[in-house]
Amino acid sequence: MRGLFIVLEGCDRAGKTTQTQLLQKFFHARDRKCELAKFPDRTTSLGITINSYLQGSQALSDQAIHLLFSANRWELIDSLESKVKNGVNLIVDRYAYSGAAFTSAKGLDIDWCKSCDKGLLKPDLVLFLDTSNKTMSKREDFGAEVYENLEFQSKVREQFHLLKDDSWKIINASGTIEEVQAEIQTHVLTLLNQDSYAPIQRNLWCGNE
Ligand code: 2DT
Ligand code: MG
Repeated sequence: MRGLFIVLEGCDRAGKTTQTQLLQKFFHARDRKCELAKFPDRTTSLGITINSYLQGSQALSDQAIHLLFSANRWELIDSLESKVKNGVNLIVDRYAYSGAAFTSAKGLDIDWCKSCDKGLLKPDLVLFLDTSNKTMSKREDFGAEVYENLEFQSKVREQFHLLKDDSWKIINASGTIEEVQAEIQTHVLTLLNQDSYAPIQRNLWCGNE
């Protein structure tokens, strides 16, 4: 049986990293193979350029950085796909939804933003960690990267909501770490309890067009 491909999305400071780690423990406790990945993957040569942009040390046009984020997914997708096909449950921290939400929040056309990721693997489940603007302002320990400010993040949040499709579950991320994880696990268990899964497909954005 193949693995599941699960994506966690949300604004900065929503708790994605903590929740992906807890979810991996949940799989391991059930003797299931489970690996974590994250986008951007800053370790590749494209990722190093993306990192310089995010840290403010390299200027790039909005279009160019958008395409680099997308290319960073395309360069890794074959290896992620073969893991899933070989029975590894994969939990990914951010994906193409962040790509389209962040760039369209700058004012670029959302369909243009989505187009370069068309044909990537479609996740089985997208867990959107939703933080209200009020909670976000309490978590204002933003760092120094380019997108880390409250005004931009609330625009990003609006854009994320335009990207919802049949694979999405909206998680209220304002609760405690344990409450959020419990809600996540409920959705994951529903999938885990299925006897078989439909083949994973390279049809990202199907169900949202
Ligand atoms: P992290 O803080 O999670 O490393 O993300 N971003 C991310 C985009 O603008 N486009 C994308 O395609 C992706 C995956 C979100 C760093 C920042 O990069 C943004 C926050
Ligand atoms: Mg960050």
